[in-house]
Amino acid sequence: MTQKKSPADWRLYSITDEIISGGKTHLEIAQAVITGSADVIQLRDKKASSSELFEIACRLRELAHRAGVIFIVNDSLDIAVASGADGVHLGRDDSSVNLARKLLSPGMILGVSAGSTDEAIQAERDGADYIGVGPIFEARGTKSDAGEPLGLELIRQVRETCNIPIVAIGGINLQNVSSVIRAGAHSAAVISALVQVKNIAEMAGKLTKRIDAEK
Ligand code: TZP
Ligand code: MG
Repeated sequence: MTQKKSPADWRLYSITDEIISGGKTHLEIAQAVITGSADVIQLRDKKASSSELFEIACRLRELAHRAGVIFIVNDSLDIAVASGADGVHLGRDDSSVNLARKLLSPGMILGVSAGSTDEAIQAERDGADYIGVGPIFEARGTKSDAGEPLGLELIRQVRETCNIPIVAIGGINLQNVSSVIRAGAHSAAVISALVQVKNIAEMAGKLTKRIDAEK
C-alpha cells in the first residue's frame, strides 16, 4: 500500500456535503475527488442518523483507502473510530479536543477548527495534528453560522504562532486558492466550489495543481 501523506504535505482537502451538492451523493463526490487527485476526503453530514452516518463512513473509508486517500469524519469521534477512518475533525462545539486525543486510536489524525490565533494555540496545546483555519472568505452559503470572513491575515498570524499544519477553509475556489497557500496554509479545504460544479473530478484536479504550484 502507498504511504499516506501527512498533513503538512496535503494539497486538496475535499469535504463532501450532500445538502448543497444538487443531488450528488457522498459516494459520488468521493469517487470524483479521488479521480481528481484530492489528498483528503472529509465526510460532513449534519442530517444523517448515527447508523446512516456509520454506513456511509464505512463505504467512503473503503473507497478512500483503496485509492490511498486520507479519510476523515467530521464531528463524530465514535463514527470515526468505528468506521476505521484515518481521523476526525472537531469544531468548537464538538467533543473536547483533550478527550478526543485520549479516545482516538494511536496514529489517528485529530483536526480542530480555529477562528483566531488564540483558538489555534489552544488546539495545538490540546494535541491537534492540524488546524482548520477559517472562514477565510465568505462561507455562509455553505455554513450558515460561519460568521464574517476572517481574511488571509489570520493564516499569516497562525502560521507565525503555531507549529502544526494549517488547512485553510471558507469560500476557497479556483480564483483564490493560490492566495491561501501563499499566506501560509499547507492545504485548502473546499466544499461548494467542488460539489456544485458539473465536473467535480476536473475541478479537484485544477485546485490540486494550483496548490502544488505554490508549495
Ligand atoms: N467551516 C468554516 S467555513 C466552512 C466550514 C465547514 C464552510 C466551507 O464551505 P465552502 O463552500 O468551501 O465555503
Ligand atoms: Mg463540527
